[in-house]
Amino acid sequence: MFKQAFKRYKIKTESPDLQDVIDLDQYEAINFDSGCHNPAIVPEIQISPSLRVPVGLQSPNDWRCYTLANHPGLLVIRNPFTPTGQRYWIARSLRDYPQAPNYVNLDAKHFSVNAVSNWWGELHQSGHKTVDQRLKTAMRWTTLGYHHNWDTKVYDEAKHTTFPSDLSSLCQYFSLVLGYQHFIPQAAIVNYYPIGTTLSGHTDHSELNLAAPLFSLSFGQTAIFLIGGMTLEEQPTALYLRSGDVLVMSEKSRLCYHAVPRVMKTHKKSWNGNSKEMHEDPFNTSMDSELYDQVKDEDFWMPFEGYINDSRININVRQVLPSDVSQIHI
Ligand SMILES: O=C(O)CCC(=O)C(=O)O
Repeated sequence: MFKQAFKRYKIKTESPDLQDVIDLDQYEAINFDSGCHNPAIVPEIQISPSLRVPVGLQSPNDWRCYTLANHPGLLVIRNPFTPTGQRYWIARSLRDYPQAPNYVNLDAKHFSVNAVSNWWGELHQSGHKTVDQRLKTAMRWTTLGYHHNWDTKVYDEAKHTTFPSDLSSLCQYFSLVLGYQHFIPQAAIVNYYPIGTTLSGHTDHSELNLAAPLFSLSFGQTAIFLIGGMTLEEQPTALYLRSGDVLVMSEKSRLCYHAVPRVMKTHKKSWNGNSKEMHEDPFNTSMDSELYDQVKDEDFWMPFEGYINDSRININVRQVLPSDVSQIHI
């Protein structure tokens, strides 16, 4: 069932049949203000006034949240980011996160040592007017924190680098607002999807802590996301994930099959718009304040726009260890 659905949406035609894909914008959302929520997912939403909204996010009172009746534990927040917030995370994912010592899929057999250690820098060497298309589309993932080993599917204490503090604070904020008190971001996979690329059906089960939620942030072009059941025999649901969406997989949906069979051009570039800043003095945070200012400048932003115009980025954040454990024991 899952594989058939994947093939149906992956099909290389300009106009596939998309009538079954759920467009959350067509439905009324659960608004935190209304006090109306799905008890299976969000046991107690408490937006504590002492919890300062991070720079680049809208107030949680304005977030639109959705759950799916047949996928308990799955939650989508449609619009938590401001346009500048989206630009910031796009720029971090392109310029900074793929740099050594983080791991990337590019290898020194096919690319220069510089490209492997600083892909974005290599792609935009000063003086080069056009980017190397092969190098641009070859980047498919980088890992942060605990680096997932794709072959053995285990995390290894020896393959561990510092998790970016800005991404950690962001995900901790999401988790606190949603009522998960003890989420510790420890590993992330940043997935890069030039239009035409896909991610086939899989479950995320390598983490030692499978009770913790998984946070999945989407930026750029629109994805069709498939969420199924615990086996490939169950019929999946297809929904659109758009730029700025945050998908949370928790409880029953944490170990369900999921995939991205299609990335398609968006009509609405929500990263280009006016940001209403919530903070007059934003920079008492772990974010890179210089970058946050720079992405508002259209000249600085231009190369990032060049990438995101035909690609999607997904930042997938997990807790690896049980909360009372500080490292992987061998
Ligand atoms: O791109 C996405 O939305 C999903 C990524 C994913 O499933 C993964 O990294 O395991």
